[in-house]
Amino acid sequence: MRLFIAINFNDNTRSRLFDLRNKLRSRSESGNFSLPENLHLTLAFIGEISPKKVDIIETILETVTFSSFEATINRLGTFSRGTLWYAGLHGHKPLILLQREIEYKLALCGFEMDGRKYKPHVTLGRKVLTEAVPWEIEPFGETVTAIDLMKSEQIGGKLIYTTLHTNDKYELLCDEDYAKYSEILYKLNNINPINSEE
Ligand code: 2AM
Repeated sequence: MRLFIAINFNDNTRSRLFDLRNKLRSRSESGNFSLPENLHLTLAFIGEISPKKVDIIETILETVTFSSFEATINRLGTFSRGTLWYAGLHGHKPLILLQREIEYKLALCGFEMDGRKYKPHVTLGRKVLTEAVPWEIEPFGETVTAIDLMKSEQIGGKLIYTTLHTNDKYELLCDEDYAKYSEILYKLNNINPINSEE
């Protein structure tokens, strides 16, 4: 099974992302453009694992503590020599800490993480052939209150993502709690080799 942990957006954010994807498509000669239901933010890519390990990952997901936070999409950008187009997110501390906690816990439990610096993005299109360059966008977003374990499959040539498990037990931390929690996580991550290049 091919798995990843992600944030799935509400209908309003998804529709704003879909508008961007459509604008990109109208400015492109060709490309594989994301289906509206597939627009998501990956927090950690787990990759191919045995179905027997799904329980372990669900348990790890349940141990993740997070406060609800604002996710803000504020730019367009490209990877892979300009062929993968994405909507980029502001790297707010709550998002980065959440991502690090998930990676750290997965790595501690023996799941191999790719170790590259996390770049929060929502893929809009792959193999995009266009003369366009990323344009300025009006920032938009939503309050994140849940994180999902996702399965990725190719069915009949179509990429299908299915939610296997959700952790929506966010806590309303006060600023003081949050500062303490951030400090602890930063300390943990300093001894975590997966972040040693940062
Ligand atoms: P991408 O959109 O930039 O390809 C499911 O494949 C999700 O996991 C996608 O959001 C994908 O990001 C992300 N992902 C991260 N690392 C990946 C990898 N090594 N292979 C495939 N997908 C990866």
